[in-house]
Amino acid sequence: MIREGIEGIRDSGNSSESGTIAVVDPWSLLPPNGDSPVAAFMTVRNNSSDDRKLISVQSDAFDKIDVHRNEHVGRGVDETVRMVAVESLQIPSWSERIFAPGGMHLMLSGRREALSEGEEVTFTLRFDNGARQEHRFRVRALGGRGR
Ligand SMILES: [Cu+2]
Repeated sequence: MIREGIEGIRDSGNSSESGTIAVVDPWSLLPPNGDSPVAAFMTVRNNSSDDRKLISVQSDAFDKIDVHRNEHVGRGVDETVRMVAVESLQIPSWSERIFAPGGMHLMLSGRREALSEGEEVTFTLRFDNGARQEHRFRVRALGGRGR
C-alpha cells in the first residue's frame, strides 16, 4: 500500500487542522446485483488557504470512478434528470463540496468483487497539487442509512 503523500484525516470529520483536505463520512449504496454502477457520497472539505482541484478517484474494487452531477432537463412532467461527468472538481479554499443523494455523487462502475452491507472499501482521492488521500467508504443498504 502506498502511503507517501497521504495527508489529512482518515476518518471522522471533526478536524480543525488547517492545510488539509478532510473527507467526511464517505459511504456508498449497496450495489445491486450485476454490473450496474452504484453511487457513493461524502463531504470534501478544503481546510486550507489554497484552492484545490480533485482530479481523480480510484479504488481497487472498481474499474472506474467518476464524479457526476445531476442536471435537470425540461420542465414539469417532462422534467428529467441526467448525470453529467465532471472532469475535475474545484474545491475553493475554506469551503466544502457535498456529495449527496439527488446531487453530486461518485459513480462507481465495473465492480470487481461482491460488496456487502457494512463493508468498508478503500478508495484514493488525487488532487492537483499531487496530494493523494486514502479513505474508506462504508457500504449501506438502501433504506438502511442508520449506522
Ligand atoms: Cu452518476
